[in-house]
Amino acid sequence: MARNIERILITGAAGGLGRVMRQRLKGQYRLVRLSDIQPMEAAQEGEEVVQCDLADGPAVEALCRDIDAIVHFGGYSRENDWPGILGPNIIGAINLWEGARKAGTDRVLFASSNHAIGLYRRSQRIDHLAPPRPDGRYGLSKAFGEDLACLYAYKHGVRGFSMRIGTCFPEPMNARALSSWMSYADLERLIKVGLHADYVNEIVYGVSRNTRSWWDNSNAYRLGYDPQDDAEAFADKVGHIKSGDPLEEDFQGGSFVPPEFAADPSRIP
Ligand code: NAI
Ligand code: 15L
Repeated sequence: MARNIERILITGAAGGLGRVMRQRLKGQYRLVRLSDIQPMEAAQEGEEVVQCDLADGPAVEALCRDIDAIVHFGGYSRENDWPGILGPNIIGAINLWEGARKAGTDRVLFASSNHAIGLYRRSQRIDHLAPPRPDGRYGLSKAFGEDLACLYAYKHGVRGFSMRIGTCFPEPMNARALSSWMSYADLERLIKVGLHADYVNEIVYGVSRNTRSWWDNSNAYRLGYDPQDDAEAFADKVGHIKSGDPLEEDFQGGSFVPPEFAADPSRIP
């Protein structure tokens, strides 16, 4: 039986998706607590603003207190060196789930990424059961987050909802995004499913209903996700925009794949 979700924490609230979802969820819940390491706009009615570093364990424990559900956007959102990934995405994620466990939080919605599976080919159609195949340290940190969600769901009773988000920006910006794009409206739809559906631990794709999608998102549909947008509407505008790099164009992770790539790509199944 799903708990009534009234008090929500959004991490990464100063970031692109955090700011969009702050506006969209405004007034829909009794409390929306907003947190980021960067300054945020002042709290309005029904909001609390808490500036803190996810790598600060005691601060994150306090952040999670009295919270029913967490939308975890906070972290470094691109490729980085190991120290740059370790604090925000590894230590930060551990702190977040520990805080959720200690607070008795019902669920954590995790902004995972397509870069957790970036080394699948674009010719492959994969679903939520595809094991991670990260295209870098950032993608690996997202795979780790998915595993944290699993541990805390099955062992500690904190429901986990890992969204392997594709490309969530106002519009698709190139041919790749005709497959990977997620509109902000569809992100809100998926978050509502994550906040209210009855599940224990799930992986879903954060993607619109794109004609060219690489991902079988039937698991999200089963839980109630009903995306309304299709990147195909932008095909004439951006369909010709390609990088010219064979690795980038071959693999789902796109531009995250070529840097430091030293293997024989023909050996990747
Ligand atoms: P963003 O980079 O705009 O926002 C991330 C936020 O996390 C920033 O405001 C940053 O200050 C905050 N942050 C970083 N380190 C922190 C720390 N140590 N403590 C507290 N806060 C910290 O990224 P965006 O685009 O808003 O994405 C949100 C989440 O969704 C990220 O986790 C990203 O990895 C994930 N995602 C986003 C996609 C997209 O297309 N926008 C695609 C796939 C995943
Ligand atoms: C991500 O994970 C990044 O956070 C975002 O900035 C985009 O690069 C996105 O993936 C993508 O692959 O388009």
